[in-house]
Order: sequence, then C-alpha cells, then structure tokens
Amino acid sequence: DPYIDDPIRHPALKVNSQRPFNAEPPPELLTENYITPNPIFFTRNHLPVPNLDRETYRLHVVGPPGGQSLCLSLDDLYKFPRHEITVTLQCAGNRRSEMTQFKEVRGLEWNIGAISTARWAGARLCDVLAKAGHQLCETEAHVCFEGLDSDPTGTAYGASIPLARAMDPEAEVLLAYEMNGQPLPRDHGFPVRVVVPGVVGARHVKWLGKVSVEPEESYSHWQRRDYKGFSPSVDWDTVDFDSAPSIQELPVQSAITEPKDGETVQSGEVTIKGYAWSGGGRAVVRVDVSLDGGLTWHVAELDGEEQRPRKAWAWRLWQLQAPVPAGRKELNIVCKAVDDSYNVQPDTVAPIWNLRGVLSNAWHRVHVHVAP
Ligand code: MTE
Ligand code: MO
Repeated sequence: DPYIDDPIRHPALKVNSQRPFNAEPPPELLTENYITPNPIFFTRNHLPVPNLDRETYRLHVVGPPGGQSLCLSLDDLYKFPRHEITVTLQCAGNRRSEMTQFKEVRGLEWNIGAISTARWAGARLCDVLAKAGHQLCETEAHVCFEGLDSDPTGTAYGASIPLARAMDPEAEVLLAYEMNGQPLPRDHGFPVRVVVPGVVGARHVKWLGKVSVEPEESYSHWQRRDYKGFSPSVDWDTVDFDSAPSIQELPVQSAITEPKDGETVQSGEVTIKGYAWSGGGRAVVRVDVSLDGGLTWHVAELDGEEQRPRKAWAWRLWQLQAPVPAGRKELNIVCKAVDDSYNVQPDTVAPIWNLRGVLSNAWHRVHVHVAP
C-alpha cells in the first residue's frame, strides 16, 4: 500500500477520498478563524504523501545556458530574504458538488470547503531564479515545477506558471517553508512548496523537487489534461484539452458557511456568515446577501484583513445580521460577491457547467426553515 506512510489527519475533516487523501473542513469551522488552523486546512493530494527528510532534502533549480544550476538545501533557502504573506488557496474543484447536482461531472465531490487561508513564509521565487541567472525574456516562457510525490510508474506531480508572473516581485510567488509559523505539515508540502498568490491551487506544487524555465507549459497531465474550463456543450467524446488555456487566476467566489442548508433558524433576527475571494489579486469590494432567493438584497459587513489593491491575495470573511420578515416559514439565502474589476458571480450553475466540474462559482444558496 503506497499510502501506508501517509500522515494522521484531524478528525473534524470531511473526507472526500482516503487514498489519495482529499478532505475539507466543515463550513462552520472554515470561517471560525480568518487564518485557517493547519490541522483543518483543506487537503488535495493526487498521490501518496512523500516522506522527506529536512537534512537530505534538496531543491534543484535548473539554470539558463551560461547561468548556474542550483542544488539548494533547506538552510540554503533560509539564506534568501524571508518573505511572509497571507494567501488564500482554492482548488479549481471547490463547490463541484453543486455542478454534479445539475448534471454529472468527473471529479471529487467538494462542498464549499476546498479553500483555506494561511500565513506563508519563504524565499521569493524571483530571488531564487535570479540567483540561477534567469532573466525575463521577450519570448514566451514558463516556470515548471515538479513535486517529489509520484505514481507507481514514477511520474511526478507537475505544473507551471508563466515566467512573467514568477519574475515579478509584486506577484510575490513564494517557495514557502513555513505555514502559520510552523514548518509545512507533511500534507501541505513539507519541507517546501510553491505558493502562487491569486492563482488556482493546482499550481502551488507541494514537496517541490525541481524548478526549470521552459519555452512551453509543463507537460504534466495536471497542466495539459486537467484544470481547464469548457463550454457546457463539450462532453468526454468531444473534449479537446489543447483548445483551452490552463486555469491560472481564478474568478470571483463566495459562499455561505452559516447557517447550513436545511437548518432551522430562530424568528426575529438571523446571522449569516461566509467567505469571499477573487483571483489575480483582485479585492472583494462587496458581498450582497438575499433572504428571498434574490428578489431583495442586503449588503454584508466585510471582516478580516483589509487587502492591498492589486495584491488582495487573501479572502474576506463577511457577516450579515438581518431581521427575519414576520410570518416567513422559510428563507432562501443567497450570496454573491463583487471584486474591484466589478466581476460578479453567475446566478446559476447551468451556463457555467463543465464536464470536469471546475470553476464552480454561481451564487451560493442555502435553504433554511424558520422556527415558529
Ligand atoms: N502538489 C503536489 N506535488 N501534488 C499534488 O497532488 N495538488 C495540487 C496542489 N499541489 C498537488 C500539489 C492541488 S490540485 C491543490 S488544490 C493544492 O495543492 C492543494 O494544496 P493543499 O493540500 O495544501 O490544500
Ligand atoms: Mo486542486
């Protein structure tokens, strides 16, 4: 059993798949803290968790012609200037179960918890690439990452991001060795992972073994044959993965974490809580909440850390206290967020449904009963 050596996990996690391990925190725990505690941070593994040793770990950075390849120990990485940022990580499959309800898709049944936020510390990728002699070039180029996790044929997890993002100090791409003040937990990439603020989780390669600059995107399955969006009309007989770009920056997202679907709330006043986030450093500027399925709206209060313009890497938590209209037996609660480019969420899943169930960001809806 290649999974025999996987770490022990927190019992509160809702497990979507045991081998490989995939799990999310329950909604009410997700927004209990602005920073998600490490033990309940959602986990998305495609393969067994490698058991790496901090002393023998090496990161290989392939240099350009005329540059120098680097072979970095953890202590070597500590010598680069330390950079610390709060970043929300979201899987492309977050909220996939809502797409499944509309029409079958292939993928893990994530509820709204395939998203979490941590304080990450590490070396800036741009500093490490510069040390190896890499520069921005005029022609298209990509930074390819390889994990030290692999399948029985020896194929490693891999992904890539454009070189322009990797070299941009303002994009703050990290080779992270710390998560919330601790060494990375094994499930989250011990000892080193990539953190690409504002970009889909799949590019944040864990257990990082190799970094190289290539003229093409990574040839990994997860870069080329997965994590892409398609028209609702495309099915598994007609899909052409080469025709769509790989997902990088994610669209605007929000969800309700309290109350839960099917719950009974007290009459009088109801408190509604949730999260909102957008990709590419776009800040959430507003969250609208409706108690009547979208006929009338309230503006929620945004909590959590104020985000910097163009560098809004982390989510906002939000809440709304609203009177329950007298005589109502049930509420159809809806939320939708707006980012600073005025991007909005689609109202239903149908027009964004896709065969892989990614990019699921329709208005989130929760139906509750009102106590008599
Ligand atoms: N890196 C490696 N090496 N192997 C993986 O399976 N999964 C990716 C990414 N990095 C993965 C990986 C995906 S799809 C996501 S969403 C994030 O890691 C999840 O990170 P987390 O488990 O720390 O939440
Ligand atoms: Mo993912």
